Amino acid sequence: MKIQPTDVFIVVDVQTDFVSGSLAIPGADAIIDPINATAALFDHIVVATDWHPADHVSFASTHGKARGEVIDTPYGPQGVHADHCVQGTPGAELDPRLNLTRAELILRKGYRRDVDSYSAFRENDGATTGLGAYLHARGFERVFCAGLARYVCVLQTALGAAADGFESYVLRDASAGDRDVEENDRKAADAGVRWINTSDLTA
Ligand code: VGL
Ligand code: ZN
Repeated sequence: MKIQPTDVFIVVDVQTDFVSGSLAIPGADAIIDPINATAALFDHIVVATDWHPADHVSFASTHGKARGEVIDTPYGPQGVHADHCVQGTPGAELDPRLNLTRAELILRKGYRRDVDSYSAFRENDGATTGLGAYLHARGFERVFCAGLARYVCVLQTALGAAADGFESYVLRDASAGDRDVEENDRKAADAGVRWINTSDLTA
């Protein structure tokens, strides 16, 4: 599969807390090299980062709940996690081994105290982040998603891309973190999200 000038590579949440910190995802170390190699092939790269205030709605500590519980919010059920990717803290930094200096946009998400945002396209309450409009305005047609976690923020980003009218791919070997795989694979298939490996791409 040949990479086109209208393709964009989106690297999702490859931040210290998800690689080796409070929400470390098994297998995260193994995706750094594939991401760097893939980024070198693309003309256009976008980086998405989780960027939460200290008292964020997605933190168990905010509610005095245990990690993994689900709370009710005005936008529906929201799972709560260990504190992670707090704005301005070391855990929110991009993994230092990434070589994404050519990235054209760094998008922050999950910065509203009361709303989480798994997808880089849609916050969990359905509001747009503006990323789809930005990418359409720049003439992009296909979106290739990698990063952490594969079945949370990466897949939700790919689903958001599909919903916003892009041809949407997840790079399996440049992502890590499995969750509700069968159900999520079905959602991805229904939305037309395609799974490929980095070895399927050529410059
Ligand atoms: C993520 C849980 C909470 C992710 C973000 O990047 O997949 N997961 N915030
Ligand atoms: Zn988060």
